[in-house]
Amino acid sequence: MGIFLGEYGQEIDHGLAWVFARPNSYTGEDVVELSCHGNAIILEAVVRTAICHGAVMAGHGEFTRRAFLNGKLDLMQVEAVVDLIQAGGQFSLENAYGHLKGSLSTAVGGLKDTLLKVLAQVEVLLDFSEEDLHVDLRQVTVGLESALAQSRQLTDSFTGSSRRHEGLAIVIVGPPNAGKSSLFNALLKENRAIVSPTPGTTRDLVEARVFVGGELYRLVDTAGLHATTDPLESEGISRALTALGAADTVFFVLDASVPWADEYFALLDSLRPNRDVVVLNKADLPKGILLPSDWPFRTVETSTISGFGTMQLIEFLRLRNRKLGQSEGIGLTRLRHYNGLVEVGQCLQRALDHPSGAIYNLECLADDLRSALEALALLQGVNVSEETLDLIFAEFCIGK
Ligand SMILES: Nc1nc2c(ncn2[C@@H]2O[C@H](COP(=O)(O)OP(=O)(O)OP(=O)(O)O)[C@@H](O)[C@H]2O)c(=O)[nH]1
Ligand SMILES: [Mg+2]
Repeated sequence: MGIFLGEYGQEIDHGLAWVFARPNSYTGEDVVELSCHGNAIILEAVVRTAICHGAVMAGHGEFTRRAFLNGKLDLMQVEAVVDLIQAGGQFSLENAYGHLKGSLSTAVGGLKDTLLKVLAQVEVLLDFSEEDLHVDLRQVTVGLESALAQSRQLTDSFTGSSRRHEGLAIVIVGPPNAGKSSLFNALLKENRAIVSPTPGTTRDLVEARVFVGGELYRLVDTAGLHATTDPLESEGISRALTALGAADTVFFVLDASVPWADEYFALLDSLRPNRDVVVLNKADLPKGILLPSDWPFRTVETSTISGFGTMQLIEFLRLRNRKLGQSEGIGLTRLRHYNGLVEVGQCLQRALDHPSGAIYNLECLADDLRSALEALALLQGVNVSEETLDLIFAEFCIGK
């Protein structure tokens, strides 16, 4: 606790100075944090005075960059800091926190240790006679296979994890005038899509990010699906079908106040009972629909006018997310990590494909192992180019 003096020794404010001694500070260096009253004029005066005394303005991710350069964090943990700050939902948050605590770093470090041991074995074998090779190569193969399985486990997590990180795609489809855009607006709690009593109102895809039940989703409203010769409507329907094909979950909306139409059967073909929901909308009106027998789909009645049923849809999304499982902290969400580990997998596959029994092949195997180790080191941030570092730190805000 003390008094902040300005450039000319004048009193500016009083506040706190927190001292973090190296090596236990965030950056690994001696750090002093000043806390003063949050008025922009005071802050500017304190910063100006600090600069007069030799301080420099922080760049993007300055503190994390120093922490990285001082070996407090590896590059995957640096990326996790950004992911933690920018996480839009519970999954991304837990995943990023796991990475920050070192789950991915430990997995990559474990792979590296395994490969270093295998490389050491190969180097010993290089001194053996050709006759002895086939016996001792078995151990090398076991090590390589285990490392390949570990790297594949990580790369396999990429599709699911990155989709959840971006927000699962909830695509709203159904015949015209069923209330798709109304449902879209109700879930978004915003009048984003045009709603009108005229069938065929929505033509293009309307997409929005929405935070529902603690998770981030990409909500997509689409044109009404039906047989048409109108070229504009046809284009809208073709876009709707493309979105349907890429959906993580479909809300298939029907107007429950009108009778079932046989053309719905064809539309139902693209739905999956354990993934999608049929929404019987306009439940505030007298019921006109009678669902076919042997109905396999989960069905939720809604009224976008009264709000009835939307909570049930939200609950469905929550349960579906829970079913997908919570993050175990090692889901890959970054392309850099995915590409790096794919490369590791390719090197290991090549290493395993070398026919055994000849010194020449063993030398090729050792080369592949070294390439895999280099790819792992790049993930950790060892020998990584300045350009890559700049790209990563550009994602940070000033300071941090
Ligand atoms: N009574 C009642 N009317 C509704 C409900 N939901 C939507 N509507 C009305 O139904 C009409 C069509 O709604 P939209 O949301 O535009 O329907 P849509 O499925 O997006 O239609 P298209 O874009 O033309 O395919 C509008 O007049 C809405 O006000 C509801 O739950 N109850
Ligand atoms: Mg619409």
